[in-house]
Amino acid sequence: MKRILTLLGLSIAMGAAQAEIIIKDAYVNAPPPMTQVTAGFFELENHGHDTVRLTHFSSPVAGKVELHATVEQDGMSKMIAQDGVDIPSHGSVKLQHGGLHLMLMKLTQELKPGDKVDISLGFDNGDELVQRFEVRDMRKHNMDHGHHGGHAPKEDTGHHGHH
Ligand SMILES: [Cu+2]
Repeated sequence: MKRILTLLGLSIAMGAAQAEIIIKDAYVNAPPPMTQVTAGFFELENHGHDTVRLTHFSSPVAGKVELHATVEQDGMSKMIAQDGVDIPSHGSVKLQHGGLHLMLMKLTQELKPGDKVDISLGFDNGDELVQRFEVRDMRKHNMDHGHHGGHAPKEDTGHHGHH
């Protein structure tokens, strides 16, 4: 919440600049040990009157950042690089597990849960936002909130009902 207020304050401070894109719930998966790839997620809201396209992504902690879509093909889940994504006027786009995500590749440093990483997001209207992402241990998160999203692995948690 504090971050959103800061962002709003910034857009007011910039006066006429149309910072009408708001980013919410930005986080990066904590990568498993010895891996140099992980995924980032967030929600984009466009409060402007025009469709805006997210076209550029980069981060000081990754040699390369791509936008990926996850698609089902022949029963297999594949990731396909996208050159951007449109955020409709007065609409929103959510990057989430099993769908669109940012792929951080060639990580230049270890990312641990609780760390903060900056990812810069560029739009086709010339706006650029540097957004702070929190590194989260999603395995732990999924255990805490296994009902979110409905596609978490259904593990036997001992709910056998009453005998
Ligand atoms: Cu990916």
